[in-house]
Amino acid sequence: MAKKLTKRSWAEPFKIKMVEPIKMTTREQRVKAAKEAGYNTFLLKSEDVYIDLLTDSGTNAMSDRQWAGMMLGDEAYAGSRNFYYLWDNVKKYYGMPYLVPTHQGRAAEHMISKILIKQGDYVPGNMYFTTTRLHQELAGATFIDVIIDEAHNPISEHPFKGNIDLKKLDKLINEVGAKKIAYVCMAGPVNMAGGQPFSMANLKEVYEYCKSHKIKLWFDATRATENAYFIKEREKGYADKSIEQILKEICSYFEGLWVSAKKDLMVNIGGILATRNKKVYEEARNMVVIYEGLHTYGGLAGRDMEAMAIGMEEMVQYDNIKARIGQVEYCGRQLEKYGVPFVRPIGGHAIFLDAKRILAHLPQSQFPAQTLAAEIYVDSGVRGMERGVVSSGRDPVTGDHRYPKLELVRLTFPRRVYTQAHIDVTVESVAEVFENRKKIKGLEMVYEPKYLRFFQARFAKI
Ligand code: PLI
Repeated sequence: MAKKLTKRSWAEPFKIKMVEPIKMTTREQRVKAAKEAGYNTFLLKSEDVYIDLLTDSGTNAMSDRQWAGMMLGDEAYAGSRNFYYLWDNVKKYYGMPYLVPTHQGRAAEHMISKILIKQGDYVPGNMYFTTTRLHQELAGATFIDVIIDEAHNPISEHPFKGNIDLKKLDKLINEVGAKKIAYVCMAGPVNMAGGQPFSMANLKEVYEYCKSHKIKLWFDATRATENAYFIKEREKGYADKSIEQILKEICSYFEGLWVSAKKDLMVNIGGILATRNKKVYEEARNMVVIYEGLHTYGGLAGRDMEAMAIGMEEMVQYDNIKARIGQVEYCGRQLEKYGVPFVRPIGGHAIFLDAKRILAHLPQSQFPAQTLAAEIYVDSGVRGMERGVVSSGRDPVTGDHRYPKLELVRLTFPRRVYTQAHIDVTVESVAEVFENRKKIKGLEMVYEPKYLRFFQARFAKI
């Protein structure tokens, strides 16, 4: 008897119009490439990579509309038409009246940290992000992690692990005083926690609490539409709201935000600093001319701003986000079949393999996640990245390694780039490495740069 259909499949809301060949290498070539790269996947040449899951940043496939928009670049030094289109869309989708464009997210982080932070201030946030925290520290602040404990536990199934723990925030404010809080920084979904969202209920509580202490909230909105998607899927009262409506509501609680346009907006370069505070805007508009370029291009070409403006219209389309997060989920469900441990629940932009549990025989001082990322590359040419002790860096006061509870390898999915077959190949490789995990030896660091060491550090096999 024919099998009864119990569930209908979904598929991506687009088809492929242009392709870019990728190259399969031999194991011998990859062993050599990994060694030459100091076992750091950031130092591999892209032509030696088969399936590139290093990041979803700037690696997305633009749509035909975005590419057509690139031809409409108004490359005037001042007052480009594309800037005004982008500005209109920042008002429309993020609800912020003022925009300063930047060449990428960290340029906006740099300026906002310089503007809002005084030496000796504190910035509480829902877990650190590498570039964000560094700019806060360089501006003179101490970052304090006030995310809920569940976020540091890879097996917790909490649906909103990006939530802020109000008790932690309250404790900090009682200790240092509200005047010492430059702002509260919220990202959603939280990258380093495994792409985990915050809930609208939590955001509202944090907002009310901060309001009562005259503290402003700033938003890292880099992947905000994914957070909006999780709110729609998981939070009571939002199922019938559109991504656009949810995004607008999220942003309404913040004084301002920054975006790495290389993610949600599906472009290859670009950033945004947007705010409702006119004074902050005036300062940023003045500062941008020092570091980026005139305030109507901020280090970007007119064509880049056009692609960003169009990307913003596409990022709020429900089917696009569903297909994107659905791909990550598909990967997770396949890995489950092999018993590979990864951060639960499955997050927004990536699968985060739990290197602490996979390579349980390696102490964290031997960089299990760095080791695992290198092993997966050698096995198949699939490139992921370390998100553990190397990414965490050193404590600026003691100079010691910061040993995070989460020691992860991130397999990140660029938007609209890979097919289900690419995911199957990736899963088989991870499963193979997992099967042979006991034979894997750790790494030692032989070169360590001062800032954001994960990008350029080199390692050798122990
Ligand atoms: O890479 P930028 O400078 O455009 O953006 C910095 C940045 C800020 N916030 C968040 C949450 C990020 O994820 C982020 C960059 N992320 C990278 C490069 C990533 O691979 O996740």
